[in-house]
Amino acid sequence: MSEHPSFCRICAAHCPLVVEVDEGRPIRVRGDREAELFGGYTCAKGRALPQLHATPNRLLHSLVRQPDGSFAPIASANAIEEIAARLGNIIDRDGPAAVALYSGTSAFQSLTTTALAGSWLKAIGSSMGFSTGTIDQPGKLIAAALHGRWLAGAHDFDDADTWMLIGTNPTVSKLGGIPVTNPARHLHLARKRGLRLIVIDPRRSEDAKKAEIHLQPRPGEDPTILAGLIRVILEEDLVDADFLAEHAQGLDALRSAVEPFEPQYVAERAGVPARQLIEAARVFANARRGSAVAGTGPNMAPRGTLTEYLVLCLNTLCGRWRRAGEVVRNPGVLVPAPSPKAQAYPPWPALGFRPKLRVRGLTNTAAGLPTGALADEILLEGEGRIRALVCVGGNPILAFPDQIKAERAMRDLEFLVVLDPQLTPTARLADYVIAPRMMFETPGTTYQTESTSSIGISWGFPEPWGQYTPAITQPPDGADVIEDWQFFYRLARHMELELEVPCGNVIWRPGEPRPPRVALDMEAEPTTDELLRTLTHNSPVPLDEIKTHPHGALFRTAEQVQPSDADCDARLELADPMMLRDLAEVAGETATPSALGFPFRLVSRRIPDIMNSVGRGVAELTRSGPHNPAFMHPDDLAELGLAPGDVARIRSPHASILGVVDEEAGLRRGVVSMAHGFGDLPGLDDDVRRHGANTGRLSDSAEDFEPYSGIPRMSAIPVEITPVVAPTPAQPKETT
Ligand SMILES: Nc1nc2c(c(=O)[nH]1)N[C@H]1C(S)=C(S)[C@@H](COP(=O)(O)OP(=O)(O)OC[C@H]3O[C@@H](n4cnc5c(=O)[nH]c(N)nc54)[C@H](O)[C@@H]3O)O[C@H]1N2
Ligand SMILES: Nc1nc2c(c(=O)[nH]1)N[C@H]1C(S)=C(S)[C@@H](COP(=O)(O)OP(=O)(O)OC[C@H]3O[C@@H](n4cnc5c(=O)[nH]c(N)nc54)[C@H](O)[C@@H]3O)O[C@H]1N2
Ligand code: SF4
Ligand SMILES: [Mo]
Repeated sequence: MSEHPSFCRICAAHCPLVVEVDEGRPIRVRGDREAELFGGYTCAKGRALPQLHATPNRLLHSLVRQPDGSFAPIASANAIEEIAARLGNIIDRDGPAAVALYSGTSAFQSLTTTALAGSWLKAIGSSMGFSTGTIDQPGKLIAAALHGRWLAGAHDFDDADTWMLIGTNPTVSKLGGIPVTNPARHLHLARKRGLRLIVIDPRRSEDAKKAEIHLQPRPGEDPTILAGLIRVILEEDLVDADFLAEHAQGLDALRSAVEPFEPQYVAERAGVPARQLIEAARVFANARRGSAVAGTGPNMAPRGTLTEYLVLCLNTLCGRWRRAGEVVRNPGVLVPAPSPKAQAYPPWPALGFRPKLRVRGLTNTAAGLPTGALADEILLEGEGRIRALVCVGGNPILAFPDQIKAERAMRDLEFLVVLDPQLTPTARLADYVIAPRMMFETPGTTYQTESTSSIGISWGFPEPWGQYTPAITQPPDGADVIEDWQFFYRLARHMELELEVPCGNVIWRPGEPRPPRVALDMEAEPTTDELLRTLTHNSPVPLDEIKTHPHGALFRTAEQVQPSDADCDARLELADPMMLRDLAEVAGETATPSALGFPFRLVSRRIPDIMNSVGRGVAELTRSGPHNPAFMHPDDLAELGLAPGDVARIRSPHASILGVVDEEAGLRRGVVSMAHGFGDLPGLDDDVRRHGANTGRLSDSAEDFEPYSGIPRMSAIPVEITPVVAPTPAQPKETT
């Protein structure tokens, strides 16, 4: 038995771990107390990593589909050779754009996977790279492009005296505005310090329970509420006038645009008390430091970009950006970043660039290609149709909105390759499934989490934290598993391609230099460590130095924000015409449009023990059952004649699912709160108590979507709830 420091790469927290290893296998995991920044924190998912590695469902060999439809094991080297040939034929016939890539959440956690998958796609000449970015919080990057960005970044959580969370629950999600390094502890310390927390969420979430002000609105009314908050702040003149005079433009147009959003109107429409709205505006604006941040809830509800845009306007109005002389505690460890400067970078193009999609007028955007339209691009006949898809570290069948269409599309593909350690519902539709090495069997760095600081306020690490882990365990005996990046490298070799990898932030920000690209040696395959060294060759802290601290460490000292350039006249935009037009449309509605006969709203949520679809097969992570409950207010259940544990039909204008209802007194009435990533292929998951329900099925990607990112409505979905008369009884367990 030996102990090895490492870190978890299930979610973006990347918690440091100590892993007990016996005969090359992970046995037990605990939080690493030496990593003070995290205070020894882990969650149940991280502690279940040994079970995730050893699950009997794990694929130890790649699979190829046989003519009779069944799978047969195949050596990974043979699989790659055959895949290269099949893709080559498709490219010869239809051109490279017929081949697309989908990178899921697990791919994003690994720098080598992200870099190599992207450079392989570029090398074949296709720009059809899709990711979860546009079915997550695409409003963030699109709104940033419309507003412009502040080159010194936003106020930090740890010295803020107020903070506003809008449809995000970082204590559970480890993403969304409270530092990922043990958010509950950050929040605890902040409250002791006197931080005044404001939460806007239809559910009394874990974070809402800690809030001084919890606005519990009707789902989908965030633009209304934010416009209302801004109106109060402008009317009471609580803005940072000096900052606005020097660094922003469009104040008068914004003032007129929010005019219709009087507190009483907002209160009635969003279902919150007017005095609470006014109080929230005053607490936020009168504080000295602190930001507003939005999360997946409002991004998945209608008009996510508008919500994110108004959040940025709110922060700018209150001057919540770092000024010259202030400190940036994390100036970058692995990810190169220019010195912070107290000035604006003006708006840049947010959408309309190539490739343009063939459906719904959608285009490539600052948040990437609209993944909500990937299924249509596969199904729609004619030139430009996607015929082959490589899916790495994602599970479209369980995670895509409009699941029935997603399934049709996956089946309609001429060629589907899935890289996944599990035979997921998506993998079951593949022509080839590549069995990868798992986390503890591969070296890794904290690069990816650090790079998320380009996406959201208070994302990434709050301090200059860095960690490298070598592979600490061996794959099971007899396994033929390869690293995800090796698949793309070897595939490129068979396709006779030269690969070039980017060295720098994968989420490039305007105002920063484009990361340089470095050619890989295509003769001698690098080791993972050599590849990591290439990818980080221009890191502020050399990888070799980080390697000398196996428990991770804080590197570098804080940097001071520089004054603005003398000739800088760039300004943040408070009145983007497209956004103000959308706001005028909102003002013209009586409430978010809803269909008659759908009195409830289904909202998205995360549950602590499952990461999207990951963890479902693990006993330690499914103690409360294998399904995702449909949480409702007890009075709503009673009115419908339902009791916790009953089955109800949940019907949207588009589709219907069954759900096992449960009670949650902290929900607003009229709301159903449910996690995604559950269920199975349509038709195979009718036993809802066993499989859970796929909420993605309820979304209509063609009729109800955000026009910029194409994200279908995935939260605040109008639904009808009806009890199922003869609830499916739970199958009694066989006792032996
Ligand atoms: N345990 C766990 N952690 C995870 C994940 C997981 O599946 N499980 N997933 C990871 C991923 S991929 C991501 S992107 C992040 C997401 O991280 P977050 O954005 O923090 O996601 P949630 O925790 O679901 O919080 C969203 C909140 O929005 C609320 N909400 C829903 N609809 C609306 C609305 O219309 N308006 C408002 N104001 N609120 C609304 C919900 O009630 C919920 O409390 O979490 C990551 N972390
Ligand atoms: N209705 C609804 N839909 C949603 C959401 C919602 O809130 N509501 N949330 C959306 C969000 S925010 C996101 S990010 C997406 C998530 O969408 P996806 O990323 O497509 O879904 P995941 O379930 O995270 O898929 C991760 C897959 O990676 C596999 N995996 C684990 N480790 C490895 C590895 O080392 N290598 C490889 N190759 N694979 C590995 C897992 O087995 C799993 O199948 O879902 C979106 N869909
Ligand atoms: S919070 Fe995220 S990174 Fe930390 S142990 Fe849990 S799943 Fe792993
Ligand atoms: Mo996500």
